[in-house]
Amino acid sequence: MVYKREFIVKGGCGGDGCVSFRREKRAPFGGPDGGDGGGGGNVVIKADSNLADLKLLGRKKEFAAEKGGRGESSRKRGKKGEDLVISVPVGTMIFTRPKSGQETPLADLRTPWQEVVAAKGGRGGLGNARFATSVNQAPETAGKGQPGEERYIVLEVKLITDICIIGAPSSGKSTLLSAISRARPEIADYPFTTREPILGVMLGDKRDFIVAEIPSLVAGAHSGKGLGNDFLRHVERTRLLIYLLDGSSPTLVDDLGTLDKEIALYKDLAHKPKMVTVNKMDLPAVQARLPQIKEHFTRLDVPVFYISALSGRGVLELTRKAMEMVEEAGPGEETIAQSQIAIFRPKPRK
Ligand SMILES: Nc1nc2c(ncn2[C@@H]2O[C@H](COP(=O)(O)OP(=O)(O)OP(=O)(O)O)[C@@H](O)[C@H]2O)c(=O)[nH]1
Ligand SMILES: [Mg+2]
Repeated sequence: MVYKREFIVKGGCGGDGCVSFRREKRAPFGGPDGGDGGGGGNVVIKADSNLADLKLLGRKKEFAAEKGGRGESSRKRGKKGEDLVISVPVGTMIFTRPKSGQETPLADLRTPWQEVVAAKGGRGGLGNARFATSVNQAPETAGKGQPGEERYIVLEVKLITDICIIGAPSSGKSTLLSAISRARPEIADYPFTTREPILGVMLGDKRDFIVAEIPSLVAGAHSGKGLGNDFLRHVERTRLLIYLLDGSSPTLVDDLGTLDKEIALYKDLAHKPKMVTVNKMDLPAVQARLPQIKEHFTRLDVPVFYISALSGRGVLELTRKAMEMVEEAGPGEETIAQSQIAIFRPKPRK
């Protein structure tokens, strides 16, 4: 998974203006009619809710939009250069890094299809038709197209989701995600089946909810055990955490402590709404332990659910409560301060 990338973006150069004179049978000295050059294309960065990382961008070091076309005779304007659109996941933060000086935030793409112009295309040059005056009725000059903007861009992804499911290996995260959304992650009884975050959409009455399965967390993840804890970056901007526990685990209570500890070692997320879910309640052995399990968890001050992701039992109640908690949480995710985001203003003319 690729969550960071740096590259140069270049707006397309504007097309040159044209020098041309009208030459017709009835108007042999018809005056200048050279058209303006077309504007260069912009480089646009756009949030796509189908993406979970930046790997589609490859290792390319430079993204350039198309040049504008040259102006033509008969005052025909040159073709506008095509914009170049770079697709990134929702939750991509964009910074610019000047040659000297500090990195500054440019945008935080928080909603699907939100976009920002990362480099503007240059303006097209004026055609000679524009230079005609009463003193110079046959100007031989036309403007040159201006170069496009050029910037050094740094992207960092912190996915924005409503709900993140975290848990130990094989606790049933993928099974739960497929029960509540149309995502179809691989499900298997060996650990670390899911190696990258998987996104799913859960349909609500009023709106849809983005749910992510985060790859397994094990004790020591902060020091690189298992798949490490790099994936926790995505937990930072979620609105609700579901701790999914394997009901058949002999160390059920400690499993919750492990998850909590690994998260605390990553970042202080104490304020984030959480719920605990004990899975695999369809297994007779787990059913038999239920009173014992409940005794441990009634002391928690977060909602606790007992479900079977496999049979679907208890899943509806769980999702109802989850949606309710997300709505209550409001948009409290960590973000780049709005005031820091640069706003594009046209440069003053020289
Ligand atoms: N009996 C029972 N088995 C379940 C339940 N949920 C998941 N399983 C099984 O547990 C195993 C692991 O399920 P996954 O959904 O792949 O678990 P995971 O947490 O995504 O695992 P990783 O991605 O490897 O961390 C599979 O064999 C599932 O069939 C459940 O509610 N009941
Ligand atoms: Mg999985």
